[in-house]
Amino acid sequence: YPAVGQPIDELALTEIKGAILAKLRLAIGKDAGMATRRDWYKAAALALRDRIVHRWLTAEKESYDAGSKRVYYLSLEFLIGRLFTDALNNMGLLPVFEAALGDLGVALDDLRKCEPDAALGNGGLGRLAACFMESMATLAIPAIGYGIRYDFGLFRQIIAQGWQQEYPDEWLSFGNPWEFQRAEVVYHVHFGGHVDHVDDGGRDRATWRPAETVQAVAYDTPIVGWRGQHVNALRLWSARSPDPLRLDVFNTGDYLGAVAEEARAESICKFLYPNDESPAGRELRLRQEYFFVSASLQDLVKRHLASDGQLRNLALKVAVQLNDTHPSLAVAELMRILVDLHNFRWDQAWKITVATLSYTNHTLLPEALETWPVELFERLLPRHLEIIYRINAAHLALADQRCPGDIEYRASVSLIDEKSGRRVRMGQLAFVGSHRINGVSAMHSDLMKETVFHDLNHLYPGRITNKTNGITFRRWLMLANPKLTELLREVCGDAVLDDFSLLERIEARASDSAFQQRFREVKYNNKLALARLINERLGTKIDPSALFDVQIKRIHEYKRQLLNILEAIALYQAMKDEPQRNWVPRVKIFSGKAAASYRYAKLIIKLINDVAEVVNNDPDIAGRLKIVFLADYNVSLAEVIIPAADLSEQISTAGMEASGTGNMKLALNGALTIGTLDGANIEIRDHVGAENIAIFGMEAGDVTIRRKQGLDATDVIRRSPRLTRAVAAIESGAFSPDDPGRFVSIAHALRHLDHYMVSADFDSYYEAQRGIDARWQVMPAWTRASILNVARMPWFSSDRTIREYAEDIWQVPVRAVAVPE
Ligand code: DL6
Repeated sequence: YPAVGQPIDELALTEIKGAILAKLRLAIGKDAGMATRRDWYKAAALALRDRIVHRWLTAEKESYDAGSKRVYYLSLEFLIGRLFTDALNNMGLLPVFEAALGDLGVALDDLRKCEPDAALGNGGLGRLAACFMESMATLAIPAIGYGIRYDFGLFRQIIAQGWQQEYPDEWLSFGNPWEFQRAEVVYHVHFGGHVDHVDDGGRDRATWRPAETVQAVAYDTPIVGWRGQHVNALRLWSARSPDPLRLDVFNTGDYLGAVAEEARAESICKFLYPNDESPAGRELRLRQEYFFVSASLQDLVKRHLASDGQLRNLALKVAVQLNDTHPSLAVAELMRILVDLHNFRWDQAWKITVATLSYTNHTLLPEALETWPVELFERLLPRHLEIIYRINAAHLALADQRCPGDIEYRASVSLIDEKSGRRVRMGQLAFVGSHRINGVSAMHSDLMKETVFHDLNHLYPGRITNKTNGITFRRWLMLANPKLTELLREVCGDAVLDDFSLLERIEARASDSAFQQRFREVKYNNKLALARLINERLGTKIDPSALFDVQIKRIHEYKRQLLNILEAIALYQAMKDEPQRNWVPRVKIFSGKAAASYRYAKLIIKLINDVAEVVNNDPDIAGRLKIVFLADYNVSLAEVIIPAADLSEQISTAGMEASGTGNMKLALNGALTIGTLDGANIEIRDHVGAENIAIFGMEAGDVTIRRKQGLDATDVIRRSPRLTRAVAAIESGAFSPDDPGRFVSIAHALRHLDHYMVSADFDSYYEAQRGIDARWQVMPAWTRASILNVARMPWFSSDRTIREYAEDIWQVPVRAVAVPE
């Protein structure tokens, strides 16, 4: 990576210019005079891709020749964002491409914006998968990420009159220069039908006679590691029918009927997570899960057979990571492949399966731990249901041995939930079929042992392990915050780009006023950029020297955007009471999407926008409190908001956020955290120091106790005049004069159904916020705390997380990143 200020190599510059122009003519079919920005973007991306492919093929050949163990990361979500500058940065080609494009009369930054975000994920889980792919490539771990190539990613969010509306995200409409369609890599995935049993001398084999077949076609995207030393593939499956057009039906004049099969097959990869409120939606979701699991396992088994010729040693050469319960069917599918298709004895197959698979749990929320009705399973995947029953029989026999006669224990560990209709429990299936099960923060892993997997942990002790999440600093520091990176390189040396632990060198400068000044200038410029964007998008003018208070994440009751907006209401009311006071100017920035079917979360978005309307236009406030909701939160928007944040809101109900990764990105960019003792906030506090973070509210244990006592919060509200007033304002329609009853349900929940402890934690949160105001008024101390946050975040690099997975779960070697001379 070129040193700061190092001149661009003239030869390289000429070569890149020539390469881009050649792509423009030969691949896009235009000359420079006719080309649009998008044409230039595509030409530049293709020129870059050529340079990546050489490294990719070399890396692939080296690991194949060495017979290296390979990691397969199965995830229904990869929230990748844009790849252009990410790949340029990792290849060390950012400066030369910028200069080459500049010479050709186009700005790299304009081209960057032409690339649509690949939003093939909902939130934290999908973004983690993308960070992990980059870190695996950086650490030269031979790996393939498997997922679905959705035609439409996560919906595009529009805010109309304060309400969320959802529109399709057409990310592929102008083509995708990164991917390679592998028309020859096609697998058949089956559904339905029946199972034939033959007497095979107790080997448990069966023949599945499916009723329906769908084809899975591979599309590969190269993922470049830091310094371009290693490149891995993200292989996404697209679905199609083996028979794209029924000509016989077409010829009868039934044109829709002729493509019905194709439409049914293609629906599998149409959308990320269809709305699961309707039975049809749920069925489609299960089809998606089996589709990508089956195609991925067929692919990896074929690859393994090609290199090793037999499957007995599968676990020695293959590690399969199940990202949440969505790929849990891999347990039954691998058993089916080994027993039915490759003639393994059941016990031997089971050993191989458990040794090969491992499972990451990302949530303790009961509604997110998937279960499927047995009836649906039987109809769609009859052989897999039999296999699950057979696994369950052995598993329950073990449970009976451990706790003879204990019916409750048996029911709690069973793979079948008998309580509310018979349902297959995917979390239990993944647990039983994996040699390692990990949580994503220390507290989350402990809670897994104490709650959802308490009895399974007792039955299979030692399987649960913790792997605290991490983020890739290449994207979340270098790319998102180039000016801060430049300053850090200057103080810590260029080696910091290869070894982020060197960030600790800025600790010594944390109180140095000249350094503080420069550090603040960087933040101010980032805030200016965000203020510009807010003005462009919303027409709201904000003061870049105000405290930027940021909550960016999915909208969910447990994440408590409601607590944040309630505090804003109380602050607004306090400002109205004493307009002359020296209030700290604050901009509260919200961004995030609510699931399309989650009505209450959508009502919270409306509340935020209604409160913003009143507060932002109140002349008494004089701009000292502004509230902003930025629509269509995605990776690219996060890259603008995060470097500009002063305060990071991590305020989930304790015990409910598995880890969080936004908390890490914001702290790395110098935002102070206001948060509960939840998820990775606890480890962030341990690293940055309790004096450099603001912790408030109930702890997980308190929450459990309070819930047992009941959810009524009328007492709490009565004792807090501030909260009483804020709730009354919502309830009386002070922010919704056009529909005074709009937020009555929210006021009711705050009073009587305080499951998420919004009322219970309110006073503590309000006080913590006033503590933040006081700290902001002593800028040198604030800046020092902000610098120390940056200095102490290196442990949260996803390189560290992936090293831990590699050593403890996958047993694959990790190559140290070689720093060039
Ligand atoms: O592990 C990645 C990410 C965590 O940081 C978040 O705390 C957690 O909520 C998220 N989990 C999910 C899964 N589903 N739900 N809900 O996205 O995983």
